[in-house]
Amino acid sequence: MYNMDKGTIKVLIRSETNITSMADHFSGNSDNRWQNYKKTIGRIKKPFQIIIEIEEGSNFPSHVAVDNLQLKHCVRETYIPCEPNHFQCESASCIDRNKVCDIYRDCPEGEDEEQSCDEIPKDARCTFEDGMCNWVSEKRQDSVWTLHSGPTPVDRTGPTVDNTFKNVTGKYMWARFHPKRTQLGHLAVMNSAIFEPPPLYHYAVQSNFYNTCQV
Ligand SMILES: [Ca+2]
Ligand SMILES: [Ca+2]
Repeated sequence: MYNMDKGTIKVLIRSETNITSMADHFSGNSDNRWQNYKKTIGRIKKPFQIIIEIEEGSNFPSHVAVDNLQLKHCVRETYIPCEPNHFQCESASCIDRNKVCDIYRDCPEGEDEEQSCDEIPKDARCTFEDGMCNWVSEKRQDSVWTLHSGPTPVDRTGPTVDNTFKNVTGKYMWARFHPKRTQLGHLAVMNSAIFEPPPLYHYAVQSNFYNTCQV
């Protein structure tokens, strides 16, 4: 780019229905040298065009050059069936069945967390982001479980981040003992909702209920 300090570059995506969306928008410069530019445009399921739109700088002459343009990672992967104890993601990759409905997104599109997860008993999965999922702290004089996020207020008593998002906004349950009343052997107890017994065939790999009650 040259004399493009006040110019702008837009990268747009136009779909087959003529709807255009902005993929990127950035200011120009006057570096007058080749630079690498990368932009992830994500997975687009219908035919599309990429449009590069330049708005010239206020000085004359402005110029922008483009070369070695590549769309990368766009080739559909060769379909290879998964092993029997693996789950097929839509992207054709395979993940271990144990990773289906385990809260974490393991498939690129996260479908392992949608696939038959509603078969799991209500409240059997809980990230504690939307409450306690009917887990209840037992009333005790010297201890209590509380819903918490970020570092615990007492030094050396708990994690600094939750285990779902790994950041200070994520919530988790924290067992807190009364600092003056605690004695060795005292308990902080949290009770779940009552779950119906799982189907007897939940351990069969081919069943939709496979591993559904693994905690
Ligand atoms: Ca998962
Ligand atoms: Ca959490």
